[in-house]
Amino acid sequence: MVLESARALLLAARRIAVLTGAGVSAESGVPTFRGAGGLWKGFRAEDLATPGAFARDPRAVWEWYAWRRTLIDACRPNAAHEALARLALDRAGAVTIITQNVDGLHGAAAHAAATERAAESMSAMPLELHGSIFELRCTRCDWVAEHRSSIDASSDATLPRCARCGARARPGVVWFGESLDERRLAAAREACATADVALVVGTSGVVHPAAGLALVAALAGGAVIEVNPDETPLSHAAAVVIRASAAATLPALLA
Ligand code: BV8
Ligand code: ZN
Repeated sequence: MVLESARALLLAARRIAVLTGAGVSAESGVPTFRGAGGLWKGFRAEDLATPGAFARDPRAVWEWYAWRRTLIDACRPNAAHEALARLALDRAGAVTIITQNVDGLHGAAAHAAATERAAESMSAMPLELHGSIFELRCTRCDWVAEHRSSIDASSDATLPRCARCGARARPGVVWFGESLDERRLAAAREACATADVALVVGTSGVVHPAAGLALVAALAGGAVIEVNPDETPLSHAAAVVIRASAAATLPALLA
């Protein structure tokens, strides 16, 4: 049965790359982008998560992010995030968690699992390819700050500003048309190129270059395991496909 064959691959693997998308956070209450409705407050990410939209109407973009931040701040890691964090701590150095998500839930699970073990959380911290929705960045200087409190986007005057130079601040995420942090992407590619198993969880596999990472693993001889209720463009590259949800699958898969 598929769970057993996936478990056997993971147990035999020396190096595991985990690739997650919005689906891993669905059971925490974070909406996916392309799932049912696939909209955030009626907007498509491709329309608002862009430099052009921010240049044209920073208040509207910040209003959308303020709404998403409030929603995500009320969400907690689910059993899938927790199982992945425990795996990464138990097999420190062998597991690299790579995520497209900006919700910070893998990091929260890593801290919780590390506290549980009075261990260091580092080996369970994810590579956040698309940044974090709780980070602010200056549009002019290199100021960056973690910011979790609510954002007042009711007028241009109350929008976030850089604490150092006063210029407009933006969400610390990668927008469509923007390139990813080269170091993070190179680390993710390296983890996939050397992985015996790539565990792909909850991604529709349509946003590049993140979507290409599973194929990097497959082309390098890694076995791809896909955990997703639906078929995706990555399914054909999978050695094992588990058509189920992340929270229902990962605890048993990774125990
Ligand atoms: C770049 C941060 C260029 C912001 C995000 C044509 C072809 C190929 C590429 C392109 C193209 N046209 C344009 C491009 C480039 C573009 C792209 O890929 N566009 C797509 C739409 C075609 N990519 C970019 O622009 C990237 N940058 O290429 O730069 C460049 C190159 C060189 C030099 C300069 C510039 C930047 C992309 C990053 C965009 N930022 N997020 C924010 O969040 O506000 S993207 C955002 O959407 C997410 O981060 C994520 O990456 C993506 C959503 O995808 P998923 O995570 O997969 O989520 P989705 O909802 O789609 O799917 C959920 C899945 O979960 C489903 O399969 C579902 O079945 C499953 N699921 C549901 N419930 C569960 C579940 N699974 C398990 N358990 C469950 N319970
Ligand atoms: Zn600044």
